[in-house]
Amino acid sequence: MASATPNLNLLSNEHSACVGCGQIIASRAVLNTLGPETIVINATGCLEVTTSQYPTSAWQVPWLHSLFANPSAVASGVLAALKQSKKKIKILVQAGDGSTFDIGFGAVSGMWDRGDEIIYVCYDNEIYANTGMQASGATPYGSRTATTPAGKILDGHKKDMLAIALAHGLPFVAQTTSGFLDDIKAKVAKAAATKGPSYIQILSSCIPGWHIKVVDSVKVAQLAALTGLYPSLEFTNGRLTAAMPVTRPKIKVEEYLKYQSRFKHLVDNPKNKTTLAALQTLADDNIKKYKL
Ligand SMILES: Cc1ncc(C[n+]2csc(CCOP(=O)(O)OP(=O)(O)O)c2C)c(N)n1
Ligand code: SF4
Repeated sequence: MASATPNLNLLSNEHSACVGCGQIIASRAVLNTLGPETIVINATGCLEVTTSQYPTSAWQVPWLHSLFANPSAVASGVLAALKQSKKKIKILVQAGDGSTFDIGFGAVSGMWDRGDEIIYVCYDNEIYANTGMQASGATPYGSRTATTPAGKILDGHKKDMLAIALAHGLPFVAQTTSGFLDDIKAKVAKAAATKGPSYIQILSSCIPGWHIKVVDSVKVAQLAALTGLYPSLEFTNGRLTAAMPVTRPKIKVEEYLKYQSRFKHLVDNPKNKTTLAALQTLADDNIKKYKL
């Protein structure tokens, strides 16, 4: 089983990501937990672009850049090649929500169908950050993005990727946020000990995408879980096996939204009270459903 080695830094500081980027914070915790015997397949996106500017690389492990759409297929190829080797090497896919929820979705499903023993981590910043903050299938209801201006409340709902992963019969499925490094490490260690495919979705704060202050990056990611809107959960063989309790007394979702200008129009404009109430209902439903 994987264990975190103190002072290991397999994602070095030689990157150009924004200060406070939730993906960098989370990915470092993921990789340091898996350890050096890991091969990473990274989809196109902010995490890839900011860590691999030619001729440098921030990665201290073997690392492959795939297309935006196919990290899962590339990972399956790596797994097939490694079957010739006696070494126990972990395979990690890293991809954003645009890659996972949208363009790479079919390849993810195929990889899970094959039962390939690959750890898939989706860093969910709820937008296509690398190309200018367009809405993705993971964008939450009511959020402002480059393609969903504040004046027009987005009517769609975030795709339930956890439910989709569970529907594929994955033995380990989890969700957490970039605000909880120990929780990320614990979930990654469990994924590494799982026989078969595993999926971990990490809400990852994005400074310019969410319009938040650098100092609020961790706090905002924590509030997402502590309000119940984006709970930290674990499912083993399809059953809920761990859930982080929400804060008591309950913190209102508005407390999470107010730090982020992407939701400013909801908090500031009384006309948008119904959208705000719908987001609170989502959190309340999670609290009931998962007994948070
Ligand atoms: C087929 C294809 N379409 C579009 C792009 C342009 N593109 C590169 S990264 C990206 C967005 C990535 O979004 P996401 O996966 O959410 O990762 P993030 O940048 O937010 O971390 C897009 C649209 C591409 N590289 N390939
Ligand atoms: S734009 Fe967002 S996801 Fe991209 S590097 Fe900056 S904080 Fe990270």
